[in-house]
Amino acid sequence: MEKRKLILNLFEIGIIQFGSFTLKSGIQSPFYIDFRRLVSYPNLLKQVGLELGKLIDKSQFDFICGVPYAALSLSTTISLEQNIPMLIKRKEAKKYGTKKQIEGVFEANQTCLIIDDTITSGISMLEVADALKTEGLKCYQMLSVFDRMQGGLENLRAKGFEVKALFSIKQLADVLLEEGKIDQQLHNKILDFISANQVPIEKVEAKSLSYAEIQSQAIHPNAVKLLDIMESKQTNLCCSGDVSSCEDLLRLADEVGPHISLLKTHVDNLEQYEDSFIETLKSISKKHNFLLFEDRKFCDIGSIVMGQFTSDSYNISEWADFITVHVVAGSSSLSALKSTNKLNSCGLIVVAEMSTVDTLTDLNYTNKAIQISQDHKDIVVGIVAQNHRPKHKGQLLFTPGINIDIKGDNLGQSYNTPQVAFNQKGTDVMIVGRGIYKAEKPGIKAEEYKRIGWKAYNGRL
Ligand code: 5BU
Repeated sequence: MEKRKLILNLFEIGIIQFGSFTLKSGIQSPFYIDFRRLVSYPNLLKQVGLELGKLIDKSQFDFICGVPYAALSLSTTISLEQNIPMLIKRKEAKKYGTKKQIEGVFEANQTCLIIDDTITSGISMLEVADALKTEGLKCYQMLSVFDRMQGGLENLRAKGFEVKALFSIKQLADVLLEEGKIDQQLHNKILDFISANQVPIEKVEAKSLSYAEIQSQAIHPNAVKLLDIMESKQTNLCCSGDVSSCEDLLRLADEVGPHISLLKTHVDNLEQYEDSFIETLKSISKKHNFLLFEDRKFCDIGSIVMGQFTSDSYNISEWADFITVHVVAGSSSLSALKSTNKLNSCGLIVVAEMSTVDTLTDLNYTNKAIQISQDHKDIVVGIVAQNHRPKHKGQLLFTPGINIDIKGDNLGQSYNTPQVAFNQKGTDVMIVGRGIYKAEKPGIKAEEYKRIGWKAYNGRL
């Protein structure tokens, strides 16, 4: 079938629609492409499969794999038509059993071509490529029916993939204009939208995995536990309870408890600290199902941090689910903490980059801290950073310096909104202190942050 005819047929069955559509990112688009409708038109599905098939040389790979779900029918069509074995990428990684992300019969080092219906940023295809790589497969080629011309094709090529698309939004708009299906004004609007909504490679790199994908690769039991809580309570909020008395902290914990997955403390800042306080805090954390994160920022030679972590005065090693640690002393301080044998029940969070305007954590330092975190992936559950994700896919990014009302505190702190943190920087857990505990009603404010944070996380998927 001629390409022009194919475009018209796809338009007739509503795969290409024009109007005003809100995309997952919140952006308004004048057009919408929905290939899921194609399964209701088997003849047309077959035609699209045949046209895609003309763009591939099956001697160059062993398998094809469609990006779930929309491209599964496309890859099946090509697989049956050309007798090419298929692999299936699970959308949600299995929680139990093999934890396998790719289904099918394959061996390490075999190669796979990835197929999608539409390329926007390139992120979905990259995620499938990552999953294939994790299983030992190799991937060099990608194929899509449609290119939205928003930079995805270039992003994928910049990452070294050979990418082809059957047609672009411009080709499609040109055909529909020539055939009188759209007018010149709409044609111009489409092209204007494309040039104003390019997705740069930096954004693709900041894009992070879904919580289920992180969990499938998480190593430390507390990371798994935290992700379970986040999913079940639908909250990526860590409240930083930086109030000054134990009594205030217990009250705050009970108020914000239903809306948080983590409570962060600085116990050495608390007046009237008593051991019984921790017992009460633990019972509140059980009641509301959140974990405890002591932001102690251990930072010294190994023998000293070991003592600080296990000493009787705060007994941090006995109750904290997570602690922060600086790596300015090198990775030896992590090894020392590990030698206390207390890290099975407490995960480390490495401070890789600070939120202050004049922080000394430059790119060189941050990269080294991220590398050390990866090298200790059995004990490091994640990093604290602003603009960088951990290297290991099972580690989390925690980001402080979040506030929906103000930009800074005149004492060096600088703030981002949850939208910027989740969508542009790839944050997994946002840390909010004064934005919540200084509010008139911290419980209500925490609920607001919870709602905004969860929506922002979903927007990045
Ligand atoms: P705020 O009130 O939301 O500004 O509190 C932020 C909290 O996060 C506070 O407890 C800090 O110690 C912590 N923090 C931070 O603000 N910036 C950093 O880079 C790191 C921790 Br690491």
